[in-house]
Amino acid sequence: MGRLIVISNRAPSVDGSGDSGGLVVALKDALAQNGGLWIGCAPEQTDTPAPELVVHHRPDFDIGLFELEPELYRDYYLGYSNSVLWPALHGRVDLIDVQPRYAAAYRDVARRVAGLVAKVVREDDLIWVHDYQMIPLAHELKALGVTCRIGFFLHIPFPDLQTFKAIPDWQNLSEWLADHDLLGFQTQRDLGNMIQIFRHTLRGELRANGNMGIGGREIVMGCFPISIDVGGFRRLAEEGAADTPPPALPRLIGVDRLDYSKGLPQRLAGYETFLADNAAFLGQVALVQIAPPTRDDVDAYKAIRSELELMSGQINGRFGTVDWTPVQYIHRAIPRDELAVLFRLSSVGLVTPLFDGMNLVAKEFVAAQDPADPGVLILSQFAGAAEEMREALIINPHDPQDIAQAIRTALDMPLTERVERHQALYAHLEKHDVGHWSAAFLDRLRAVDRISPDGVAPFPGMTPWSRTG
Ligand code: ADQ
Repeated sequence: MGRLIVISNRAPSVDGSGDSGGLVVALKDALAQNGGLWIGCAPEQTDTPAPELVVHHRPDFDIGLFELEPELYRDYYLGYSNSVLWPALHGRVDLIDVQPRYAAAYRDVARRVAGLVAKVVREDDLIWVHDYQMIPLAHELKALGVTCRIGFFLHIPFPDLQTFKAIPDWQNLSEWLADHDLLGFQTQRDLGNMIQIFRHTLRGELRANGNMGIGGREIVMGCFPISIDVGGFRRLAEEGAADTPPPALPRLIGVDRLDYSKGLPQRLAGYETFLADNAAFLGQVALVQIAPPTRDDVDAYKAIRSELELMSGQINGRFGTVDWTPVQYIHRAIPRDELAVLFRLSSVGLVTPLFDGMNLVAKEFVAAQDPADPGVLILSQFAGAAEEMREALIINPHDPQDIAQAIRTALDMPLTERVERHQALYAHLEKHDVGHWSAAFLDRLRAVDRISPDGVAPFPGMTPWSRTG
C-alpha cells in the first residue's frame, strides 16, 4: 500500500505542538502507515523560496513545507483565497474583491506546489487535498503526469449555481474540481449544489451509483460530515471542570473566529432582544463571547471587529449595572483545555452562523457537557452541523426574535428534556467522530475505480473537455 500525502494550506507544526486539533488527530494514524507526508505552506514567507519542499521528519510522519514570496502569498492567500473564494462560497458576493493579480497568484501557487509534489510522489500514493485554497492542484498535478488517486475535501460550504457564477473564474473552478477522483463535501446541501453546477457547466450526468459522469470519466462524490475527537474533548472538559468553580450566573457562550460568516452581530442582536423582552433575566445571565481576530489585513474583517465592539458596548451601556456586565467580549484565542471547561460550565451554547461548512464549536459544546446536567445548544439552520444535530434548538440567525425565544426556551428547559436532547446528540457524535470521518473518506478514495464507465483508463494530463484558462 502506498503512502498518504495530505496537502493543505497550513501543515501541522514541526514540533507537534498544536496536534490536539481534530484534523491532525484524525489523520495521524493513516499518515503514520508507510511514512506519510503532510504538505503545507511554510509559516514564514521569503524572497528566496527553496526550489524543493523543505522536509522535516517527525516520529509519526514527515512535514513538507513549500515557501512563497511575501507578495505571492498575500495575493494567493489574503487575495484570491480569502477575498474572492471565501466570501463567494459563503454566499457573500457583495464582499468579493476581484483583482486580476489575485487569480494569477492563486494559479501560480497551485502550479508551483504541483511541481514540488510531482518530484516526491509515487504511483501508489494516495493524495488528499484540503480546502478552497488548493482547488487547481489536481489539475496541475495531472498536467505533470501524476497518475495517483487524488481526493479533495471542501471544509467550507459550496453555494448554488447563481452565487457560484459570481466568481469571475467559475468555469475554471468547475473544471478543476472535476479533475479529482473523489470530491467530498460536508453536507447534502453542498453536494446537491455541486451536482447542479457540474450539470450546468460541464454537462455532467448523475449516474445511478451517485457518481458524476463528465466527458467519459466518472467522478466519485460524497458527503462526509467532519467531526471532532469526541472522547478526547469530553475528557479535557471533565478533568478541567473537576477543579473549576461554576460561574456565578448561568452562562451563555459563543466561541468563533471573528468572521462575518459566523453571524456574530446577529447573535448579539438576538441577545439584546432577549434582554429587552425578559426583564426577569436582567442581572441573572451573562454572555461570554470569545472571538479572536483572523485575516486582519482584509477590510471586511476590520469592519466586523468594529461592529462587534460597538454592539457589545451598546448592550452593556443599555442594560449593564455597576454589578453586572451582560456581554463579556474577549478577542483572543484561548487554549483548548480552557475552552473545554468553559463549554462544560455554560448553560447555553450559541452557534449562529449565516453560512458554515460544518461548525466544530457546535460539536465541541455537546461533547464537553456533563451528561447528568447538560447545557443546551442553539444552532443556526445554516450551519452544516444542523443537518446532523436535529436535537439542538435550531434557529434562523437572521431573526433576532427567533434567537431571543430560543435563549428563553434553553434557560427554562427542564432537566429531563436537556438530558434527552444531549443523549441523542452525544450518541450520534460518538459514532461519527473525526476518526470515522477520515476513515470514510480514505476508504472511498482507495476504492475509486480508475477505469471509466466506457472502459477507458484516464489518460494523465489530458481531459476530454476544452479549457478556458
Ligand atoms: P472554521 O471556520 O475555523 O473552520 P469551526 O468549525 O467553528 O470554524 O472551527 C473553529 C475551531 O477553532 C474550533 O475547534 C474552535 O474551538 C476553535 N476556536 C474558535 N475560536 C477559538 C478561540 N477563541 N480560542 C481557541 N480556539 C478557538 C472551517 C469551516 C467550518 C468547518 C471547519 C472544519 O469554516 O465550517 O467546520 O473548517 O472542517
